[in-house]
Amino acid sequence: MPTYRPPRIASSEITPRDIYLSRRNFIGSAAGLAAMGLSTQFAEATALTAKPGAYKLDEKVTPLDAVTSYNNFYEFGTGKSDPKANAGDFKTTPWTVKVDGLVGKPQEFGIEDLLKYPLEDRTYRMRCVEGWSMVIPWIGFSLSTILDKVEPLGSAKYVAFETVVRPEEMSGQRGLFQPLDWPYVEGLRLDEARHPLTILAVGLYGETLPNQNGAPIRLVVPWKYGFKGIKSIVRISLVEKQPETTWKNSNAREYGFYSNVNPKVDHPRWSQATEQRIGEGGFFSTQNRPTLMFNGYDEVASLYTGMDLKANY
Ligand SMILES: Nc1nc2c(c(=O)[nH]1)N[C@H]1C(S)=C(S)[C@@H](COP(=O)(O)O)O[C@H]1N2
Ligand SMILES: [Mo]
Repeated sequence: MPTYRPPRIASSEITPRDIYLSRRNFIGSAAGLAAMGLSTQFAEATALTAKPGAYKLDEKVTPLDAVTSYNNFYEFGTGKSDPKANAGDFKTTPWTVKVDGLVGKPQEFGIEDLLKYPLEDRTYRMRCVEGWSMVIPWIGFSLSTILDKVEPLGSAKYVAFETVVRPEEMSGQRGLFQPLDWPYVEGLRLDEARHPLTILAVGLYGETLPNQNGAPIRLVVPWKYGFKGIKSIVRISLVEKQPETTWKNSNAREYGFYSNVNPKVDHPRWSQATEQRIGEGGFFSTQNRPTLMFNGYDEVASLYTGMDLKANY
C-alpha cells in the first residue's frame, strides 16, 4: 500500500467550506473567483436538489473534509492525498457518457441532462478493500434508469464501465511509472447493476461531485469494495461475457470480479474482519469496527444464492 503523505494544500483549497458557500451565492462568475484569487474549479460546484432516498442510514456521516481529502483515484497519483492535490484542473464539462453494446437503443448522454434526472440522497456505508470505511451522503440516481432507456437485449448479461483517459489532465497517467493499465475498467453482472442500491452518483453533500471523488459521474455499489465504484465514467457497455476489471487484471490472486464485502474472506495479505471508520478516533487509530457481510446491505444476499462466495471473491 502507498504510504500516507500529508496533503500538499494549494492556497485555493484552504477556503473554509462555509465561506466558500456564502461567496458562491454572490459571485456568479469564474472571473469573479479569479479576481479573488480562488481557483475557477469552485465555479463549477453546483448545488443539487435531491429528495430523501429510501436508504437512510442511522450512522454518523464522515466529515466532508475526510471524504474529499482521503481518496483513491490512481489517475491522479497513488497517494491518498494525491487526488485532491492533482485533480483541480480536470475538465468535467463538456462531458458525455456513451451507453452501447447489446442494447436496442445505444445513446450518448450529456452530463447536463443526467443532472436533471430526479436525484436522490443516498447516504451509504462505503468500505475500501484496504480496510478503511466512510459513510458518504451521495446524490445520484439508479443505474437502472439509464439501462432502461437504452433497452438491453436478452443477450446482455454484464455491464462494463470505463473511465476517461486524459494524460494531459491526469498526472497519474503520465511519466514512467504507470501503476495500472488505462482506462480503469469495472463491471457488474446485469442483476447487480439493476439492483436498486446501485447508483450513478453525480454529487455528495448536496453539491456536484468534487473532481477527486469521480466528477462528473461515478458508480456507487455499497455492498462491494470501493474499487468497484469506478470514477469519471465515459462509457457503459452491455456485454455477454464477464468484462475485464482493473484490479483483477492487476492482481487476480488478490482481487476478484465480485469483490463483495465479506468479513469471512480475507485478502491474501490482511484480514477483512474489521475496518477503520475514517474520522472516528483519528486517521491512524487501529481498525475499530467489525466488518459486516455485504457491508451490512443484507438485501443483496439473494443475488448470490447458491454461489460459493469464497471461490467468487
Ligand atoms: N477511475 C478510478 N476509479 C476508482 C479508483 C481509481 O483509482 N480510478 N479507485 C477506487 C477505489 S480503490 C476506491 S476505495 C474508491 C474511492 O472513492 P472515493 O474517493 O470517492 O471515496 O474509488 C474507486 N474508483
Ligand atoms: Mo479502495
